[in-house]
Formats: sequence, C-alpha cells, structure tokens
Amino acid sequence: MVSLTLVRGDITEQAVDAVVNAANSSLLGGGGVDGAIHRKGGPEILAACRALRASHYGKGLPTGQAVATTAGRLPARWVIHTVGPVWSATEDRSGLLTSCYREALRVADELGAETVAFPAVSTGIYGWPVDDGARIAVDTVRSTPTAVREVHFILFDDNAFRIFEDRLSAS
Ligand code: AR6
Repeated sequence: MVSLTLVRGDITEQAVDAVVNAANSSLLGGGGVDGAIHRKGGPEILAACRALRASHYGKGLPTGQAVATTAGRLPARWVIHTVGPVWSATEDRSGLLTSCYREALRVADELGAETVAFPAVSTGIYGWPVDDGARIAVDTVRSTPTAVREVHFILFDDNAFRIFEDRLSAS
C-alpha cells in the first residue's frame, strides 16, 4: 500500500522520482507551482512541453489528464504535468480533480516512479477550497491502485499543512 507523507515546503526542492506540476492546458508555464518548476528546472522542461504541443497535444493537455517530461535541473527525475479544474461554485468539477491524481499516478507507474510529490492541485490560482482539495487528494491517492510506494503532499503554507494533517488523521 502507498504511504502518505506531508511535507511543509517547496515542491521544486523535493528529491523524489517525480514531482507533479499544477499546470494549465497550454503546458507553456504560468504562476504558482508551474512558474516555480519552470524557473528552477530550467529551459529543458519548457522545450519538452513545446515538443508535446507539437506532437500529441496540439490543442493542449485536457483538464484532468497528466503527461510526463524531464525534470531538467530539479532534484527529481521527471515532472508529471496535470491540469486541475478551475473551482466553480455552481458546477461540480470534483471528478476532474480526482482524475488529476489518478492520472498522475498512472503516468508515474508507466515511468516506474516509486516516490512522487504532489502539490495541492487547483487550490491556488484555480481557487479550489483547500479542505475539499485535501479530501480529494488524500482519498484518491489512498483508493487508486498503484506501484508508487511513497506519495508526499507538499504544502506551501501552514494553513494547507494543517488542513491536510486533519484530513489524513480523519480517514
Ligand atoms: N511548492 C509547493 N506548493 C506551492 C508552491 C511551491 N513552490 N507554490 C504554490 N504552491 P497553484 P492551481 C501551492 O496556483 O491552483 C498556474 O498559473 C499553492 O499555495 O500553483 O492548480 C498554472 O499555469 C496552492 O495551495 O495551482 C495554471 O494556470 C497549490 O500549490 C494555474 O496556476 C496550487 O496552487 C493552476 O492553478
């Protein structure tokens, strides 16, 4: 069974097999986690993303899907890019957020990654409430069959860390 660990920190500093990027469909960078990964990982990641846009993902990576590239200069081996849904108060998009975690684990299995670090996808610029994002993250990783041994949730601030901690101990 996969072991879950919480880390208060920066996803770009994690020495794991794969780090997950909270990307957007363009795969060409942005703010938050995405900006930090491209900034610290260097131009190799962007070059790999451009190559994906020129081949399989001409229209971009759809929400809820995941795809891997090199991690460039990051301490990880791979970046698994996934696109979370933008929060909506009127439409239930939680299936798409669940899909991000499942698909990222599927891609990790394809790569043979045994240790994977996730940010709290969609809970920043995309506005998803952190408590609900934590519930989906923890429940989905726990219930998805995978060969990944260790999942680390990397929480950038104390509030998110505490919310994930509550969620882990509640379930
Ligand atoms: N390490 C770990 N967590 C972080 C870091 C970091 N370096 N930086 C921010 N967080 P976000 P989203 C937290 O906005 O909501 C980009 O422009 C942050 O506090 O990175 O999925 C993309 O290109 C929050 O809890 O991702 C998309 O356009 C969580 O990571 C859009 O943002 C996710 O915040 C995606 O928005």
